[in-house]
Amino acid sequence: MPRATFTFPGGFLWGAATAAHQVEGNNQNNDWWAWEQQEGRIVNGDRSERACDWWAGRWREDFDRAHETYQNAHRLSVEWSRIQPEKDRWDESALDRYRQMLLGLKERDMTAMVTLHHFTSPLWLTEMGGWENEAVVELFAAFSRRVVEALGSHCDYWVTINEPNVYMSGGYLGGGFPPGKNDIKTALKVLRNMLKAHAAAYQAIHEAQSGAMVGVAHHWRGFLPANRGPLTRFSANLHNKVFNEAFPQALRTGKFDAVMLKEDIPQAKDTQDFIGLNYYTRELVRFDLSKPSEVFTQRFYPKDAELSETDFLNNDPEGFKACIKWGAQFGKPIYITENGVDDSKDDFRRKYLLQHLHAMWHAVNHNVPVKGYFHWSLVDNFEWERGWTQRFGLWGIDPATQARTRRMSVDLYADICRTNSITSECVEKYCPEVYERIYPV
Ligand code: IFM
Repeated sequence: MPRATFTFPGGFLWGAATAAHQVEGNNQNNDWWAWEQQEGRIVNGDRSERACDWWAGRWREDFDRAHETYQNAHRLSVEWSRIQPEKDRWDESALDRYRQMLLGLKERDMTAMVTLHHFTSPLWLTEMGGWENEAVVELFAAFSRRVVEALGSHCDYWVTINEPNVYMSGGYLGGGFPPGKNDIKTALKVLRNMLKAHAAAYQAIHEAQSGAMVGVAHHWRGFLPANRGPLTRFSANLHNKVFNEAFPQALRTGKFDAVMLKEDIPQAKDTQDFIGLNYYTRELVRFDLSKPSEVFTQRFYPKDAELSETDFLNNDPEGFKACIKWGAQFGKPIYITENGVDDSKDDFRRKYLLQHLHAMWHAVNHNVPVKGYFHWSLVDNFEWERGWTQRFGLWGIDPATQARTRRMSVDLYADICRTNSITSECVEKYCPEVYERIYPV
């Protein structure tokens, strides 16, 4: 049996990622909370409610869990509606609570990465039209400045916006997010406003903290044409251009090109210090006349796909390699800001995790500057329109009792974080079924 150790570079960041609304609980002043109260919006009528109870202080025990299992970093987000509960009011006590969390990471020798916008917006903002209203650009920049002035001494890594493309398709292309619209024109306007807001926040953050490292958590998803037909290839290209390329290319060139909306946005040029990549899976696409609201496209997984518990994701580590290779074109350090899988039984996650980390090692050893990896997620949490039906945590949670259950993936990940490598012993112990895939004879 071949044996080998795949070692990562010194100083590599190993952690998990979370988002405020998904873990804090009782975020009553934002659009998602209001959305959850409406019938039919969330699977099973689930609600975030107490979530993982972090706002009441349980972040401490979860940070202990991460630290004790050798994670040396954590990505979390701050909740805009707590920090700025009204347009003209800042809440210092909320900022102080986040300061405590960041100090909590510091005390545990963990590097912090903070996201400023992760899907939720304050109600006062949505009442003004939310991200459809260009006024959001300056409002978001002011919010970012305020947060960085308050917390910058405890954090160097800032993600302005999480997954602008997912926010756009979730909220404005019928994806089950508030405000529940399905209108491509508005969708692209929102994406463009997010780009402008990122650019303004980038400047504001650097003015408040000159050494800050600022990026976006970009969700990259492979769209592979299911056949060679020109219409299918057109569909795949269109998806790729709008979903994968439009936003990040504009951050390099200052030219926004989302096919149906193009605009020069020179202030966005060169506004990323690192590339944040959220990768989960790739899909096949084919042209389909019966789907006008989905730009005449059907998206599906291949017949031989290894699907996750809720058929949500395909285990496709080759797609992860493609994603990282794509990220390398920008010539900046790369952080994997999210990667993970839904699996309450933890019999799928271990192979998904191992194969994806092995794919990442492959990229690193082809000199792609990947500097860190944040697993989604530390603990099960409220999965948006899918409620509590999907379990992405290394630790399981019963939201009713708040009891945590340690899944076997914790030990697998801990071994990798501790040794900064993937060893044959680790693969043999935690996931022998993929041994031959990782160590082919
Ligand atoms: O839970 C989400 C997260 O908020 C954004 N990226 C994908 C995750 C899994 O669905």
